[in-house]
Amino acid sequence: MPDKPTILFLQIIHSGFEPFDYATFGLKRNFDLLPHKYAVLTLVAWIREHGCEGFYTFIDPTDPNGVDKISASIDKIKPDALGFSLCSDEIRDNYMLIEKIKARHPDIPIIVGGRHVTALPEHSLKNFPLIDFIGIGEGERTLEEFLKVLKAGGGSDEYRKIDGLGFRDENGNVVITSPRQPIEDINTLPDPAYDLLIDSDNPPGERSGFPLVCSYGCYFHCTFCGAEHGHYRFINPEKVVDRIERAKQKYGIDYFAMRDSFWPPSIKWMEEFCDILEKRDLEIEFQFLTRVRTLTRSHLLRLKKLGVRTMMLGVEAGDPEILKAIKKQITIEQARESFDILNEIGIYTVSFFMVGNQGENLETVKTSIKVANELNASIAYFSHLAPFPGSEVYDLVKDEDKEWWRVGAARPSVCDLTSEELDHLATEAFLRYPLRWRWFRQHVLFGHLPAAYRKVAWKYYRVHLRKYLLGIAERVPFFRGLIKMVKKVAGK
Ligand code: B12
Ligand code: SF4
Repeated sequence: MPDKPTILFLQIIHSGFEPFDYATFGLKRNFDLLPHKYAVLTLVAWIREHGCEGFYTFIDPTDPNGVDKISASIDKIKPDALGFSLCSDEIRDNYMLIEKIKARHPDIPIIVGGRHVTALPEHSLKNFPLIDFIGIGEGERTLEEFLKVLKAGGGSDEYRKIDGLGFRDENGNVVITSPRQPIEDINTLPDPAYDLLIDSDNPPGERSGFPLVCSYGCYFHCTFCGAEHGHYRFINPEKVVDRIERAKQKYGIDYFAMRDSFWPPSIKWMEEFCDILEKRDLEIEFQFLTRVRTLTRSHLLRLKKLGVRTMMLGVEAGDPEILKAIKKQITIEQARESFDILNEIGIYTVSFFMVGNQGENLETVKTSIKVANELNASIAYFSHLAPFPGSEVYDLVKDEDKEWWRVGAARPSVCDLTSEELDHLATEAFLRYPLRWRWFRQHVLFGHLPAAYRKVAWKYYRVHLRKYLLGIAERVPFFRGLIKMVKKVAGK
């Protein structure tokens, strides 16, 4: 057993990314770090600074030796606890993994945190008996206190004193402790533990995007979102640039993916950030998720000069009434203005659209597709609305469908279109999006994107064209048979 209270975080990472996945997020190289959780990096950094130790192992679910790999890590590290950070749609797969691990290591307690268990604490402990503890809300101090109590011998009375914790007592009753108060000054958070993602077998590759978070919370209330609303705080711009500089010096990281609810925290914040970045001349590139109407032309020109190559913007719907219903607090005119400027400046953009919002019908979906085409982002990502626990829209899901994420069922519809219709519409819209002359001219042939990003766009185009044509061919029985045969021969 190690001296310090120690946790080993585990995660399932699907390695089978297709080219359009990384093209979607605007990287020239496979976005191999995309699925790793920022939460793990920040939690481990925090506990290390407070007398504990943390490690991280991930496996590909298709790897037949995956569980052996985890077991070997457990035998080597001898952690006091195993940790998971999970969204709702990850619970099912990860719980299957937990069953396998518990069969081999029954005495190591398992703690799960993240937005899912925060939204459904009692449900999680009642329905997933192999999960011993849950961390509700912000986890830094909860995890630290939990590990220290565990190492000291545990006991329900001691666990009851830890805010933001859920567990079953000696009689099997679920106990949820008082809410964990958020960390007021998040400038006190240490640098993320990037070393968990980098070792000699896995050095930072050219164009690996490393996650970085500059703020906690969110002050918007989009109805489809299960994020923590309220308690918005940010790290001072100088501290963020310090972190970037240290990450570059220590690990050679030069591409950052901002994982804030939205970036930048404010215009004043961004101007200070740009001033400091400019002075230090760090030569980094970065990408971020933002809201339309936030940044003006001159802001964007400056950001491009400082290394911004990709921006992702959630538009979600093309119909003004739907935008109101989902409380997006943007207008189509603002979206148009933002994308016109971005296309003119030559920043690779992703526009996010959802189909199946409350009030949606075939006409409103068609309007979204039309608006997406007009905005003409480098990528338009259409997804079928997933009503996850913790979001306002989850209340609209019928009781009998509420556990869709648990049983592996299709995403339930909260509008007049059926789930199958929505899946079909989203897939078709996503595939067909780049197959237009206006898009091709803007993002591949001419336009203002840097050459490397035109290449990304070209790859994205080819993948979509191939998939689209295959889809059409598969509708004809003769070609369907032929494709099946070719796939069989190719072992796919
Ligand atoms: C950046 C982001 C992404 C990125 C990166 C995802 C990643 N792998 O990290 C991208 C764009 C790829 C993405 C994809 C998806 N995302 Co996302 N994403 C976010 C976002 C904006 C920020 C997440 C983040 O890193 N925050 C910063 C960290 C520090 O906060 P945190 O994760 O909440 O962690 C804190 C606590 O929760 C807690 N904690 C977390 N884990 C643990 C573990 C333990 C043991 C303990 C004690 C505590 C603890 O402590 C942490 C520090 O205080 C949030 C919205 C938001 N503002 O929270 C949505 C969010 C997390 N995403 C969500 C969803 C649904 C998805 C997708 C499923 C979308 C989809 N349909 O495909 C995929 C799933 C991808 C995956 N497998 O991870 C939902 C989750 C809702 C839910 N009920 O689970 C959120 C809340 C947004 C929403 N639409 O509702 N996402
Ligand atoms: S979708 Fe983004 S802006 Fe809207 S509430 Fe969620 S995190 Fe905030």
